[in-house]
Formats: sequence, C-alpha cells, structure tokens
Amino acid sequence: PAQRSASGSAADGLRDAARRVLLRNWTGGSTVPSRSLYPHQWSWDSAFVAIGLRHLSPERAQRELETLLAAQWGDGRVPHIVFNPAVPLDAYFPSPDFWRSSTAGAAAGAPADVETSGIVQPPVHALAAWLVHRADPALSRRRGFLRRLYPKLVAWHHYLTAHRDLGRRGLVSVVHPWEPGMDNSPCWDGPLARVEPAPPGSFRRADLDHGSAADRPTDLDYARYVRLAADYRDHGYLDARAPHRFAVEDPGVNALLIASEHALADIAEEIAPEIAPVSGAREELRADADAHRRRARELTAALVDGLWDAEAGQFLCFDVRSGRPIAERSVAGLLPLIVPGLPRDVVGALLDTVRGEHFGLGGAVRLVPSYDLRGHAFDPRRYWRGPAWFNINWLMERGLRQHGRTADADALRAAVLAAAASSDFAEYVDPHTGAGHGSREFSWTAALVLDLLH
Ligand code: 9WN
Repeated sequence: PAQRSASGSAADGLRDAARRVLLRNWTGGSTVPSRSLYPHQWSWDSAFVAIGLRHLSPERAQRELETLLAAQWGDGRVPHIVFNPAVPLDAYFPSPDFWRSSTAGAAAGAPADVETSGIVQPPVHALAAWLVHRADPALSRRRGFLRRLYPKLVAWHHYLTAHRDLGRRGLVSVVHPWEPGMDNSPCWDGPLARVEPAPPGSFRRADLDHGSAADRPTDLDYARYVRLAADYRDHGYLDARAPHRFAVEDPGVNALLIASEHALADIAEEIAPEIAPVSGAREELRADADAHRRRARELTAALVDGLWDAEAGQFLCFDVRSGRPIAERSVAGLLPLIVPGLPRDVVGALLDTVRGEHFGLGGAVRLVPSYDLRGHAFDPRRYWRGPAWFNINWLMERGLRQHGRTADADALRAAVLAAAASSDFAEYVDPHTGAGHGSREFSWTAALVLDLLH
C-alpha cells in the first residue's frame, strides 16, 4: 500500500505539472507548442493538444480545433501554421512575410483575415475531434461541436485525396519535409538531394536562437526547405501548377488519414439525425458513415499495396519522383499499427519489427525511436534522426493496445510517463538514455501525458 500511494502521488504530481504546462501555453483560443521555439499555432500539435486538453477543459479542447479550422483554406487544406499577429516577425522563421498566404494563396482560397503557412501536416484532426467529443458528449452536442466541424473535416480529407494523390496510386503525397511533421528524417535525404538549396544568406534561422544546433536540422536542410516552400508559394500554392520536386508517400501520414477517416464515420453516425440540412455548409453534404468506412478500406488497401515491404517487416516511404521505395526505416513505417483492419500477417510482422533490433522496444530502448537504431544516419539527439518523440510513442502505445499487446503497451506507457517527468516535458528524448532535448514544457508532451494518466 505504501508503494501504491507513493506512485499515486507521483502520478498526481505529474498530472498537475502537465496541467500547468497546458495552462501556460494557452493563448486564449489555442495552444502554442512551446512559448520560446514555436510561438504560433501548429496543426498536428493542436490535434494532440486537444486530446489531452479534453481532460482538463473539454470546452478549450473544442476551441483548440475550432481555432485551427477557422484558418482552413477554400480548397480544404488545413495550414500547418496559423500565425499569431501579436508575435514579432523575427520570433519564428519562416514568418508570415515569407508565406504571404493571404495574397499568394488567394487562388487556392487562403483566408484574407489571418496569415498561415501554405503547406499541411498529418491529418490527426478528425480522430482528435472524436476523442474530444467523447470526453463530454453533452457539452459537445450543446455547442454543436461535431456538427460544425464535420463539413470542414470532410473538406480537409477531400483536399488530401483529390489534390495530393500525386503518384496516382490512391495515396496522399507530402510535398515538403515539414508536412509529415518529421522534418529531417533520413527518409528525405535522397529526394531532397535533388532540390537546389536557396542561397545561404537569403534567410535567417530563428530556431537557433532557442535550440542547440546539434539537436536541429542542418543549414543545408533549411536551404532546401526554403527553396521548396518558396517554389510552392510562387505557384500560388496550387498543386496542379507547382513543380513539387519533392513528392513522397509517407506511411505515417496515410495511416493517420485512415484512422481519421474511421473517426469521421463515427462522427457521421453521431450527427446523422441532426445534420440534414447543414446550415451554411455545402448543401449536398450528408453525414454518410458507410462512405467513410468504404474510403478507409480503399486507403488501407492502397497503403498495403503501395508501401508494405514484407522483407523489411514494415512500411516504407515511396519517392514519387523516382518511382522507387525509400530504403530507410523510419518509425512512420510502424504507425499503420493504429489502422483498424490491417491484414493479420502485416500486423504480426510490425509487432515483431517494433521489438526487433531496428527499433529495440523492450530491449535496447524503452521508448520507440524515430529512426532505425542500426541505421547509417542514426543520431540519438538530432530531431527526427533517432530521438524518441512523445506523440509518436502515444500512437504506438495505442497501436500495441489495439492489437492486444497489453504488457508492451503498459511498459511503453510507464516509460513515456517517466521520460516526460524527468525531462520537464521535453520535445524529444535520447531513446537510449531518456535525456531531454529540444524545447521543454512542450505542449503535446504534457497533453499526451495527461491522456495516458487519465
Ligand atoms: C516546422 C511544432 C513543430 C512540429 C513538427 C516538428 C517541428 C517545425 C520546426 O515543430 O517542426 O513545422 O520549426 O522545426 O518537427 O513535428 O509540429 O511543434
């Protein structure tokens, strides 16, 4: 009993600390990922934040997603950053004067009253909206939360499937390394090598004011990120016109889209009796759960056909420009574990791979690394080239639990909580030592701790 109360009070302490981070990082309508490094609203961060915030304030969790979706473009895209006009331009690069969304993005339907980036991030939002609803269904119904969000989420998925199937293989492509949220994954090294870097003096990296250079992408990476984003902008952010020299099908992005498509089916079932007609929304829109489930099955089949590598025992990224798979093991290739209805042999192989020598869960490491422990580019501290990230580990925990790996899921949950507690809610940690890197008091780390403690 003494031990139980000791761990009980440790959990209470951690819960309080996580709450304090989320309260401090709340700016009135949304949450910044980090007060110092990322002082605006980020797309997939907000989805993960909402998943934790629902335990603290279901209303704030709803508003987090509503604020993000208020900046949605006319073509359905949800921008990866929504800029706070009160923050000085030099606090984060690239700033609104680089993206110039309200003017350069006008043809793609960028909003006129708010500045955003022009690229996207993984579509975790419908999954987050469904989880937020379930935290307080009465409040959600009273506020018309799902009814208002549903058409926007449908338009978001439609943007991805209609404008971003660049490989014409029924999968979504990302067109910039910032889009899959794993900026400098070794998977992008090959496709990025074909991109002409922007001149070194043509931009100033604000991230190095806050983060150690050894923990961040290199200057050469940044020069290529800038070139790709500027090319997209200079073509009006129109996918039919932009050269998209970088185009990759990422299994993580597609897996999250599928999980979110299943969530859209749940949402459609929930609102079906009240949705017809949706005031203010496109008139033809009806909540159709079956259509969402069908689309989820089609995407799952395309994911397995297009990205599964039986020999590797995991999914691989596919370089649309070269027409070849990318021979690097990113943790993105394990994220399909969260997808319902994967073939049995695929699930079995993924579960072996996560515990095998490349990801080492339960052996060499207690948290799943972002990249192959044995990979030639593995670096335990450099961002997405090895460190363990909390959002990814939250997804892996969910995947393990969904497939009945309860002991592995419990151990991973305990390791996530311990690493968050000892690192002051770090942005990412060394997968071997658990030492914190990047920014501290990081919002999704705190939010997902709250969710796991719940
Ligand atoms: C670029 C905000 C974001 C995360 C990404 C992470 C990092 C930005 C950056 O921070 O990317 O979008 O400036 O490095 O890679 O996953 O959403 O937390």
